[in-house]
Amino acid sequence: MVAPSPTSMRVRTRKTKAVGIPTIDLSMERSELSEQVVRACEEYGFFKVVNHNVPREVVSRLEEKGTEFFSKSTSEKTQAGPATPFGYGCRNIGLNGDMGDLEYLLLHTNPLSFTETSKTIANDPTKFSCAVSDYIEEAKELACKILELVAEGLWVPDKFSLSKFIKDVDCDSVLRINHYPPVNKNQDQYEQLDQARVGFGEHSDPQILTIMRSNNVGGLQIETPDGLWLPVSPDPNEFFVMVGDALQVLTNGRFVSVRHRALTNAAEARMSMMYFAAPPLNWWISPLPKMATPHNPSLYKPFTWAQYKQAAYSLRLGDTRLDLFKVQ
Ligand code: GA4
Repeated sequence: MVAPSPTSMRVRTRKTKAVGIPTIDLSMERSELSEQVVRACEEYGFFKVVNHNVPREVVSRLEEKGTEFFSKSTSEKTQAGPATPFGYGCRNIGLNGDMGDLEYLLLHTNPLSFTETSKTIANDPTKFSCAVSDYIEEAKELACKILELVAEGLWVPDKFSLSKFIKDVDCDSVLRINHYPPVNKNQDQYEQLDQARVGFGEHSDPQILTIMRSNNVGGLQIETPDGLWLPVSPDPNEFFVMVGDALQVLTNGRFVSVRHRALTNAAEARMSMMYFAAPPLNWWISPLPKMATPHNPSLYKPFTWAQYKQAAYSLRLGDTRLDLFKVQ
């Protein structure tokens, strides 16, 4: 039996400090760039990218569509749900009782799928799916560029050996738009207690790479290797990159997927958009040949993305699901 988590978990926020999230300038010279990307993936599994070349207009169009949707009435929004697997979700996360103080849209990045889902979401589904499609294309390109830099920085012979996982037409990548409504007056009492509500509980992302962008409202925190929760200053013009579980396996544990969470301690609504880059369901995931050697054998049993997803959905949000695939 899986115990449901409390609707509004609260966490102490005092033991956090605002230091050191790596910022990577993508316009930098390539060999220096690939080194920096690898270092950030090793140290934090998380970094910010600037000079990414994603047109602002593509981002603002999706943000506009998100804002439009979340400002609809509850009954209208509910018609686009539940998000099992795709559409509108509210408070429920996954299938095993996890809850958060948020509402969201989950879309598969396959055009046939999101075009269909758009019909229940928007008054003008064509415009909505066009905004989604343009955003996905940019996020995918950015994710591929980063994975190619990673391959170069790791001296893997084939520069495309990681990006090919997320380029295939059948890839299982997902787009998520999270909306954390502003907290009500009662929040004050929690702030006095130095506590905040958990909008989305701590977890790592199962996929290869996550490209995240939010409006100018804070709330995201990442866990540092020494176990501190580090608040991430929002930056609506830039993107944040997270290492997911599958990339941890592909690099044989050299990179570690970053645990993160979102708090709703703001007076304004926070909206974030995440592109979760994943391979096709039937693709096998195991360390790249260069990353596992007789002296450094694979830490994980091989699995398909479908098997890993199934494991993720059978567990709770905060579980370390990679443990199930560790070589004993
Ligand atoms: C975390 C990353 C993505 O948001 C997501 C989430 C998914 C969901 O919300 O349905 C999961 C979560 C995420 C990991 C464990 C399982 C699955 C909720 C949950 C409890 C869409 C994903 O792919 O995995």
